[in-house]
Order: sequence, then structure tokens, then C-alpha cells
Amino acid sequence: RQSHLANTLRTKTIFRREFSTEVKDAFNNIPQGIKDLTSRKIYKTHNHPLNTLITKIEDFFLNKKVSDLQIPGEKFKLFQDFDPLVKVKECFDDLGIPEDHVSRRVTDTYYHNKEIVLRPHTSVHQIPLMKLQGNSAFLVVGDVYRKDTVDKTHYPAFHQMEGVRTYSLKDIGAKDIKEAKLITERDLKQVLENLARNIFGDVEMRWVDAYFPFTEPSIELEIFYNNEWLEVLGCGVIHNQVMARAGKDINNECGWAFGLGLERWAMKLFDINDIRLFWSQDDRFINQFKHGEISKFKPYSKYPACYKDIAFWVPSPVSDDTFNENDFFYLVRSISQDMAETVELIDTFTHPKSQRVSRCYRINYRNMDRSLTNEEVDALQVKIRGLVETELGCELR
Ligand code: FA5
Ligand code: MG
Repeated sequence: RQSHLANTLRTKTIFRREFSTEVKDAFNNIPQGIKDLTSRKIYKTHNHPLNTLITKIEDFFLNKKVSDLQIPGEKFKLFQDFDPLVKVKECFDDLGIPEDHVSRRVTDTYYHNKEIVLRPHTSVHQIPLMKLQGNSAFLVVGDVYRKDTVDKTHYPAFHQMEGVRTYSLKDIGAKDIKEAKLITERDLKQVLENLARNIFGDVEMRWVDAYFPFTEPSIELEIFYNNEWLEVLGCGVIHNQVMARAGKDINNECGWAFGLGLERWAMKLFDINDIRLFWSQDDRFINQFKHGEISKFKPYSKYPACYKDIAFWVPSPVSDDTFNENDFFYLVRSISQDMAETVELIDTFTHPKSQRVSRCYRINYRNMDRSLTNEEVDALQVKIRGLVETELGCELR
């Protein structure tokens, strides 16, 4: 049997971590459950739908005409072995993400310490890779981590593929940098539309204006899935500041970058209706797939769910500083791990006299891989109730 790896963009380049991770400080907020996910490497697991998707995308960039722009000597490379622990400086500062941007908060990002985070996006690798000689077109795959809300399309650990293509005015026959950027933007859309058609066949998609500090202009692509528009990637023309930091001549070179949510693509492609399934260790999941083949996922009976409500008074005066909902989600997740399927606000109430605000959340517990016992769920709920008081300063009702 011929190995598909014979025909591959994959490089063996690994950046050795050049910093020590010995120091932990008050910023450290990576729970064991998340740390465990960093070693799973599901995107490299044979037969896993993410692995098949990556191979399909790789095939597009290797063997298909990606767009009308044909750059002599260009060859896309794929990197997929970079450590998810990265420097705050590379992840945020170098990409022009402001000091006070929400994504930097400890409520949004997993910090190892003040200077080191679990990457929240693969964009962290753009500049270091652009700096390497001969890297004018590349892809980077990696696991990324965010303290996001949990639902069917969001999970605190997911996978992105970054793509970058840069060229000089001469490469693309542009008379000045202004014209070059227009060509770049057109090229970007063409490549991604071609990619989406290559992967999905006929698919409904639309472009939406967006904002990223490291691209200008910035756009997002949405595809129609389960009667909704689902955001599947963010992208744009690489910002001058980023080009300059990567050692490029901003009067003569430009390019585009995209960051694609691999699970979202795989959900559509394989009909996987819940993002948590990608992490399932239940054989009924992985046994349905065969490497390189696209098949539709057949849902197997889920283990029963069980919900519990929790109501509490939030500290007054009510503000993001006194009660941040993400802190609550984070707390629920760190206690329950994968077992909190959804956490939704079902009621808020302002006391007419005291003006105190009460919130009631419904936590839906379910384990993908086994039945939960009542005792177990109660124990989780008791823990969460305790921490809502001691950690969040809320008063239980
Ligand atoms: C970014 O992460 C940018 N770095 C993308 C980018 C790269 C823009 C290069 C410009 C140039 P965003 O936060 O929108 O952007 O995430 C990109 C994609 O990841 C989203 O479109 C979505 O498909 C996916 N995604 C985001 N959050 C989650 C989540 N919690 N679970 C699953 N997928 C997610
Ligand atoms: Mg987005």
C-alpha cells in the first residue's frame, strides 16, 4: 500500500522551547483537565476525522490550483509539531493585540505564568515562520485553548490551521503596494473559496467583515450548517506592522493569512453535530471513521443527561469586575470537566427594594462516554455551589 505521506507538505521542523516553564505564579490557571488534553494529539490520531480533514486540506495545497496567481517556485509547507505553550509577547504583543484586549484576560486565556500561555490561536506562529528563509507559503496546525463557553460548537480546546502566503510586487505583477494589496485580498478570497469547494463540494458560504489587529482588512467566512451560519475562519491581508516584524519590506512585499477552525469544518464534513465528540474516548466514535475517507457520523445513543439549577445573588454593584460570567463558566468547567454539556442563564431577577441582582443558571450534565450517577452529579453541584461563594463572592439562594 502506498503511503500518502510520500506525497506530503509536512516538515519535520520543531521549534525547541527557548524558555523555561519552571516558574509558576499567580497567573497560573491551567486546570489538570486541560493539561491532560495537551497530550492527546487527536489531530494526529489515525482514523480521526480531524486527521483526515488535515490530509484533505494538505492535498488541496499540494496538488490543486489554489488560485489564479501562480508564483514560480512556491511550495506550501505544513508544520504541525509546535509546542502549545508560547510566549505572551509572541502571541499578543507582536501581533499588535492591545494590552487591554479581552483575549488577554485570565478569564479568557490559559496562563502558565505571566509570560507564558497555552496558545489561543495558531497566529502566534506567523512571524517566527515568516522570518525563516524560503517560507513564503505555509500552513500550521495546532491545538489551541480558550476559556470559552461550552456548547455544541465551542469547546475550550480545539484546533486551528493557520495559512500564510506572501509575495513581492514582482511576483504578482503589481505596479505599487496599493494595487498589490487589492490583488492579495482577491487572491485570499479565491484560495479560501476554492478550498471550501474542494472540501465540501457545493456549499453555501458568505463573507462577513471582521476585525483582527494583525490583518487589514479582515474578514470571516461563514458556511451554512444545520440551518445556521457557522463561522469557520478568520483572515485578512497581513498588517504592515506584522510584515515589518517578520523582516519584510513593506513597500515591496505583502501577503495574506487565515486561521481556520478545524472542528467547525469537520463538523460540516462528517456531520458531527457536537464538538465535544472529537475528544470522545468511546470506541463508538473513532470506529466509525477510516483514514482518508469522508463518511457521515451516525449518532449513537447518548448516555442520559441530568440538569441542576443554581441560583445566587451576584455581588453589588453589578459590573464586569464584580461578577464576570466567564469566571462562573470556568469554575463549572474546571469542576465538572467534560460533564457540563451546557450552562445557560435561565433567569435574572432584580430585587425591587435592595436592587440586588440574582442569576439562575441551569447546568446540564452529561458524560459522552458513560452514564453519570446521581451521587456523582450531586457531588459536582455541591462543589460548584461552594466555590461560587468562596471564589466568586456570590451569595447562594
Ligand atoms: C483567530 O483566532 C485569528 N487568529 C484568525 C486569523 C488568522 C485572522 C490569521 C486573521 C489572520 P477567531 O478567534 O475568530 O480568529 O478564531 C478562528 C476560528 O476558530 C473561528 O472562525 C472558528 O471557526 C474557530 N473557533 C473559535 N473559537 C472556537 C471554539 N471555542 N471552539 C471551536 N472553534 C472555535
Ligand atoms: Mg471570529
